Amino acid sequence: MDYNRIDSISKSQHPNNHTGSIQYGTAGFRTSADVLDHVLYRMGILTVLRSKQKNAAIGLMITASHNEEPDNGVKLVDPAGEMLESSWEEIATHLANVPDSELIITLKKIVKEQHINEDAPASVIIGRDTRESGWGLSRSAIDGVNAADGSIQDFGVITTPQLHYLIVCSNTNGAYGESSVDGYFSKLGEAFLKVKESKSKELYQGEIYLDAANGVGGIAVKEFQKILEGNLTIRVFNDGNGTLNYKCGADYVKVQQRAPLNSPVKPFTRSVSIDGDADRVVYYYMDEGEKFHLLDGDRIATLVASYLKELVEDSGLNICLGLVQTAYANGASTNYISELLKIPVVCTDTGVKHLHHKALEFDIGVYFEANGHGTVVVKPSTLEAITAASQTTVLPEKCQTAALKLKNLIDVVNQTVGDALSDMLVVEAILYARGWDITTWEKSYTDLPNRQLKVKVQDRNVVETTDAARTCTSPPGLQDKINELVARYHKGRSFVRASGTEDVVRVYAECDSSTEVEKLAAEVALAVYSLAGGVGPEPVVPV
Ligand code: G16
Repeated sequence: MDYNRIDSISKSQHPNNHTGSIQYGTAGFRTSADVLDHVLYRMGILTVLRSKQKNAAIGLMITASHNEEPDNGVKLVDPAGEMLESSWEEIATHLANVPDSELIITLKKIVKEQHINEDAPASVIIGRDTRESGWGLSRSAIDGVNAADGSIQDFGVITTPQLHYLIVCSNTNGAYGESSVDGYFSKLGEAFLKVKESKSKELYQGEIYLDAANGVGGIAVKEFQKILEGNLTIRVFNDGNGTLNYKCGADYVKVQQRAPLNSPVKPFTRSVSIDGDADRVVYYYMDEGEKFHLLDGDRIATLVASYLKELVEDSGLNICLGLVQTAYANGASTNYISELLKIPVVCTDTGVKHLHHKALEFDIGVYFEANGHGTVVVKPSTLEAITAASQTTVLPEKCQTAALKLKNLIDVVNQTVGDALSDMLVVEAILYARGWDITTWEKSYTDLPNRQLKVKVQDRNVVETTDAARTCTSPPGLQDKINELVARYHKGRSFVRASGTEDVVRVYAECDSSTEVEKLAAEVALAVYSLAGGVGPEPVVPV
């Protein structure tokens, strides 16, 4: 590598003028776009080093997902399509923050400590969402890749899950699918057509309304509209004409528990919200009294897991199915899964990177965050067994049919990461197979009323947690206070954690009353404000 060249481009074109520190958070670096130029240049270089180390293509996605338009960020994607390994997150954080004068020495240290062969080839796949700052930041990343002599495939504006898909296809020489954006659409679209015949089934109606958060999903879904025409009608709104994530998108709908701007008003319309980079999805509808009903990631997880369980049982195959959630999962969903469905459930830290790894421990692992971020992962040996069972004639017809259904459904899944559009097609396929409308789906269990709040503090890193964020270890006294507050509410539960994507502390609360839960959440928010250095207006507890 030509370190002189890297150094001179860094100092002349991408200097680090940022005074604060930037961290690799829940899903990469994420902050105001105007401080990210040098970070992107350096991440371009880092992806080259990672690619040399892994001897595989590495992904670099420029997005701030659910954040407001002025923010941006970058997520790095490892060879199997998963998020960057955690030890490299630390390396990335260090590299992003060193002064210009220490850039080269830091790079040399990474090369040495990570045993990187500088002469190995390197390949980086780049994508970005629709944010205005994305083009300029992608140039900075490309400068970094070029400076470090890596080869680049720049796919321009694509969804985050498309980038993950492209990485896996590229690193498996096309075994997972064709390594192109068209290949992505046809793989998932055709798989969906296979599981769904054109006619409606019982209560199922093949029409949905999709809120695309005014983000990149609005572009991607147009391709699916073409492929699925006549089988699933997708009516898109917030498709890019309004402000990104402004009063719309999966995060808004989930956290605010209300319909997005421009939402259809007809009662019981099956509606879908995705987020700014199309890796999260939630469903919702309004009833005849205009009451809002949310079917979030927990609902999707239970729908998918229960259907998979049925097929696994019918197939007669020996498959261990498990589900992974986070502390944000509604207590009622966890009960339903473990008590009624009798499917093992595991709780991990927030961030699909944690859930994905845990899910890989099962033969079939279903993972979903309540915010709608998740997917299904299947061990290659399990997929082989399912495929073999679906093709054999020695098994009873019921087993073979179930195996074939399993195989076809798995083909609709983008296993590389949570993918809003793939997940939506999976939900549609299952609702179709069951002949359900949205209210039938909702009837499986009743959510405990819950509320999420954000608290601004001086330094969110003062809030530290353990046990998958369910226990707060710092600042002192905060967990005791939460315990004391929660004890006053029937079925009360609450936890706090520092967000890894926004400069806030998040508060989650649930209990068995929708008015009381507002109180509990505000009381916990107030405790955070008092004990963790709150700034700005104090949270107000409703009386
Ligand atoms: C990212 C992660 C998710 C996480 C979310 C919120 O989503 O990929 O796993 O749940 O951030 O994280 P936090 O609570 O730490 O802010 P996205 O869709 O914003 O990239």
